Amino acid sequence: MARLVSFAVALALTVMMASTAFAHFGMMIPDRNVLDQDHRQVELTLSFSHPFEGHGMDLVTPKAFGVFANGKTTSPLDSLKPIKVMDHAAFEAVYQAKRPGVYQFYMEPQAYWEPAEDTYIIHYTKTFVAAFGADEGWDTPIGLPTEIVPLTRPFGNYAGGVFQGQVLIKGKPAPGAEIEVEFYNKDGKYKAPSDYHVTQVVKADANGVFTFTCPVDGWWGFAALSEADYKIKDKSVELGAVLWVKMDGWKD
Ligand SMILES: [Cu+2]
Repeated sequence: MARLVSFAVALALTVMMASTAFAHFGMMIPDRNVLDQDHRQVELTLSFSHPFEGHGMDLVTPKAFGVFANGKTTSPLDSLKPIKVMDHAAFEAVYQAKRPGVYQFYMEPQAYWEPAEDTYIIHYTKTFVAAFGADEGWDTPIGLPTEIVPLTRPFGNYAGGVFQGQVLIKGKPAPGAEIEVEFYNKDGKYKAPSDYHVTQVVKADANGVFTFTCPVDGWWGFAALSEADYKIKDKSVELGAVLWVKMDGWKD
């Protein structure tokens, strides 16, 4: 009997782990997404986490970390400093914006082996920081193997508004792409009414375009998932085009 019970418990745990393992997100969260004369630098936190539930995984040094602005890419990889996020290995970087521009930060992590899903995971992760009033260039793809290109300007938005984006795979729209959406539930402020609420799911239309309404202020992560057309050590590879966007609350 005890044997049977422990089997049932083990099974339940496996199912639970499979469902929580489902919503991994590459994370790149700036401490601010608008720079001005009083705030000229941004501090970014890079991690690999379950943003709503607050579970962390270890992020090893990313393969690439860079910023695209004013038609140019720079890769300040050596500026990454190890820190902990959700009790797991993560990185932070400080970047000083020298001139106006829309700064697209991106990270390409090393492939992460996820035994629960029998697959490798690579989340190409992006976020935007607008500096000194510039607001052009946010709709320019930066040429990642897969990425979300915003159709809604990805900064200066209010919570309650929609966010719309287009999923690209190898530079081409991805019809019917599935997008997982999670709120960065920092400090566990919100509780999910059910497990389904942890990760919201939307699909893209025939042009790879998706729309989502972000109900509360804070950081929202969008992860468009696809299977790579290659394998690593005979295992499938899940690619994610991840984009983090901040929705702001109204001020009195
Ligand atoms: Cu995980």
